[in-house]
This record gives sequence, structure tokens and C-alpha cells, in this order.
Amino acid sequence: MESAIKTVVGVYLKSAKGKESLGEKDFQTLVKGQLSNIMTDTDSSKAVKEMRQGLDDNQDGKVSFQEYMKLIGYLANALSQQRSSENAAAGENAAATKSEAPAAKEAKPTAGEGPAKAEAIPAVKAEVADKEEEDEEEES
Ligand SMILES: [Ca+2]
Repeated sequence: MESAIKTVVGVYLKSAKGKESLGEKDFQTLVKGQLSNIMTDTDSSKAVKEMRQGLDDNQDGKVSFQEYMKLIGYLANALSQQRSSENAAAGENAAATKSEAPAAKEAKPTAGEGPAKAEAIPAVKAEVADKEEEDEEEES
């Protein structure tokens, strides 16, 4: 957990190269280099541009740390929801032994992005949730 937070901050700082926010190219490089396994369409410059515009609250064409955190929050939320639906599906299979599927976690994004903006962000890939399965703590 601690190393994950350090990584999130470190990747931003490295990508910003001493500047206060990520320019268009910096953001493209960050997404393509760091998020290609968790997101779809990271190779599409158009999709990444749309994502950047969706994150760009102050419309300055750059991604500030706050705006970057919105992306992290979105990804975390999307992963969490994906896991919830997978748990629900697994619960159905285990219905013979368990009376109820695990309740879906009501994870709220920490960032205040609206659904319209979130739509501009490429979908989270399903296989990532599978890899993180061992981190599950709230089962039972
Ligand atoms: Ca901005």
C-alpha cells in the first residue's frame, strides 16, 4: 500500500520532469508506459487525448497532480466495481453452499469526476482484476 502510493506520486513527478503539471506529451507517455495493462486504448493517441480532456478541470491543456489523482481514483473505482461484479458472479456459482452472493462494495471515487467525463476514459481491462485477486480481504 505504501509503496503503491509512492509509485503513484513518483510516476507523476518523473513524468512531469520538474514542471508543475503534465503536458500533452508527458501524459501520453505516462499512460502508454504505465497504464497499458490496466486500461484499453492506451495506444490510441485520440483516446488518450480524450481522457486528458476529461481530466482537465481547469482546461489548461495540462494534467495537474490533482487532475492526475482523478485518473487514479477513477481507475481504483473501476477496478473495485469490476471486482464486485466478479464476486457476485462467483457467488452465483457457489449458491449451493452460500446462501447469498457477497454484497457489492459501494466504492465511491475519491475524485469528483462526473459520469460524462468518466466515459471519455478508456475501459479498464478485465484481466487486471484477476491478477489482484489475492489482495481480497473483505470476502466471507
Ligand atoms: Ca489542467
